[in-house]
Amino acid sequence: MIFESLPTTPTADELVDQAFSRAARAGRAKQGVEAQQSMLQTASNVLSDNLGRVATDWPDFDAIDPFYRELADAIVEVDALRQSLSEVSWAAEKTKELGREYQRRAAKTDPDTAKKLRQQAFARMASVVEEVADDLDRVGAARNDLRDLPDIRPDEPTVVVAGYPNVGKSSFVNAVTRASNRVAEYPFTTTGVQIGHVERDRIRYQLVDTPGLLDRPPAERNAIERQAASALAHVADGILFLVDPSGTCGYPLDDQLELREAVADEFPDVPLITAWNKADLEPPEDHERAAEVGADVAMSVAEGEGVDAALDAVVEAIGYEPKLPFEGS
Ligand SMILES: Nc1nc2c(ncn2[C@@H]2O[C@H](COP(=O)(O)OP(=O)(O)O)[C@@H](O)[C@H]2O)c(=O)[nH]1
Ligand SMILES: [Mg+2]
Repeated sequence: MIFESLPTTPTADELVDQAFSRAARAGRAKQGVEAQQSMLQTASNVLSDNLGRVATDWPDFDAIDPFYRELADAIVEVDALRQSLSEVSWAAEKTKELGREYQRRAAKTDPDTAKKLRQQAFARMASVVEEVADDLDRVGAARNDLRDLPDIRPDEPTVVVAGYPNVGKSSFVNAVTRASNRVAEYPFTTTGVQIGHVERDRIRYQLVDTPGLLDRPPAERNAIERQAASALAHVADGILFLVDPSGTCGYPLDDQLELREAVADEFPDVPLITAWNKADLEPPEDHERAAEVGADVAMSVAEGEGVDAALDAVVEAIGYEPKLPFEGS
């Protein structure tokens, strides 16, 4: 995941402490004007290198996949973050310039003047770093918030599993995917996005179960959830909508069907397959409103019935055609 490897961001105080203590050490190895110049060079290198790294470590927000761009924007204010990154770049440049300028000025003087110049330069460098202290804090906080985003692969065909809580989404994802599902907490959900992978005809599909997003009416989502849900539009190739007509999930069938409409409206270009779950409790044949549900498949995840067929139905609806390596040549 693109934000996973971002290193920790130093605070302004940490940076200044580190730069000046390294500089003091470098100065002790030399005498007179040379000692002051060495201190200037070390301090300015440490500051400009570290500040520069803070800025260049980040991916270019214009170049990243729109899914991650929008998801990141749901969690941190990307425009403000970019502004802070550019302030930090400015500080990297400025501390480098100050180092060069004062080394040049100190070169033509006596040790006492050189020392005064060095002290003046350190004060100016420290105030440059202080000026971007809030920016460093913002970048550090953004890094902490973004490093745990779900590892959804925008390039893999993706099935988004939707439906009210307790209809069987997690059970379904667990049943059809490998056991090694990663469940983690993300800033936009307290319950954890579940991502599983499954292969069909040698193509790997990604199944995404998104509690807090597509398991309740859009009007009930908060701003972050709304945007995270909308980010999903960039990756969803098919939607498997689970209904539980038995009602043991705790939500009336009408509410479930209404949610299905809302999800279909939100993802107008994405095929949606309805799976009737818990058929062991309430089979479609015996349900007076089966026609209204209009399910494409019926299944019982609990009894392992119809589960593969449900996955096949959505895979077929996606109709993913892999690009062959030599196509067109
Ligand atoms: N009887 C029955 N129970 C099921 C079935 N599928 C799931 N459940 C149960 O429904 C409850 C909610 O399932 P879960 O997968 O956590 O639902 P989610 O909230 O949509 O992820 C759990 O107790 C499951 O064991 C099914 O096909 N039949
Ligand atoms: Mg669940």
